[in-house]
Amino acid sequence: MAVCQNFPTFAAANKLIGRWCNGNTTGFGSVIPGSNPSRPTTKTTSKNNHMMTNPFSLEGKNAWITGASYGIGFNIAKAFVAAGIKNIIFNDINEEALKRGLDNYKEAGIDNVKGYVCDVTDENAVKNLVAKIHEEVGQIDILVNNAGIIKRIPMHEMKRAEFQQVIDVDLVAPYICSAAVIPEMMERREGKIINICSMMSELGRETVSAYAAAKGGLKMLTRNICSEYGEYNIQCNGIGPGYIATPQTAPLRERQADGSRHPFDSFICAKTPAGRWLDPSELGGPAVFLASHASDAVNGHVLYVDGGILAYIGKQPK
Ligand code: NAP
Ligand code: GCO
Repeated sequence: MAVCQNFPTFAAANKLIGRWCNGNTTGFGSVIPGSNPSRPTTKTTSKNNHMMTNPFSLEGKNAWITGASYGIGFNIAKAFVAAGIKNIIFNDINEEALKRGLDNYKEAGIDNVKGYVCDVTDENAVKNLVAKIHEEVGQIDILVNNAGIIKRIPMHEMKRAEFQQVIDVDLVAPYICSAAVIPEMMERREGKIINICSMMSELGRETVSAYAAAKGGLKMLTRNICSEYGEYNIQCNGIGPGYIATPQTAPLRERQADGSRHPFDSFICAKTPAGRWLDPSELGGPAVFLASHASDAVNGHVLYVDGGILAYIGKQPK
């Protein structure tokens, strides 16, 4: 408020800011040339217009979410639909998984969805899939790199091939899928990429060396895509889920033979200020934020959705 009062009118302030940005007086909504003529120009008009309406709306957008038959990816898809998305595109690794996914969407009453079989570690398959999506659905406005695997094996017992497989799915595949959609996003001067990271992007624990190495790498890939393509108005951010109740973590929640809780289940609840596992639907809101114009100024960030685990030293002894 105080700052505004220093300017005679909003229009005058707009002109002044326009001069800072452009070296001319056209103000907001104009094209801002970069200092290097070979660099792209960034339009500000559309973003400001969206702020006038609903900045969280995904109307008119197509989103491709990898490995979204169930679990976190499927729940992100449901949140995108609630935010008005035009089309959801998802892929899974084989026909059986795809069918299960299509049944889940049908049951949820979602019909603006198209599913494909594609292994995200296969570069040619991904290129073919992207071409097919363009042909059958349209442009890809939003990519969510969600497909992921984990292997819980002590590192000294892990085979090199097992380590490599986790790196391939959790780190190399997000590179393959991002590289496949970035050219069209550069051309349109607009795009959103969301990488599903993990708390293991920050922390280690016994038996998950490959997963932590991959997810730590994914955090840095996120920052690098931001650094390299931010000037094309592409935002690449991560979501770092905490402990989420999905099939991936089911073995950590299994009841013991005597009916008691799995020790890891109790451990996680004690480590989480929220005192519970999170539900995959709780990733929906953060994903909509990072997919929408509401986050146009957020880039290279990992948003941890962990019920507070990373902020917490743990319960103090009584
Ligand atoms: P999930 O239930 O195991 O789902 C992962 C999906 O990815 C599955 O549909 C899986 O297919 C698919 N997939 C695996 N490899 C693939 C490949 N090569 N090509 C295509 N699809 C493939 O996992 P989630 O718990 O929903 O996790 C989703 C993402 O969040 C993962 O990246 C995971 O690491 C991350 N994450 C999960 C948690 C958690 O607590 N659950 C926490 C932090 C981060 P099939 O299983 O059908 O073969
Ligand atoms: C594990 C879990 C984790 C979570 C998640 C944490 O074995 O510790 O599977 O790795 O899935 O990624 O954020």
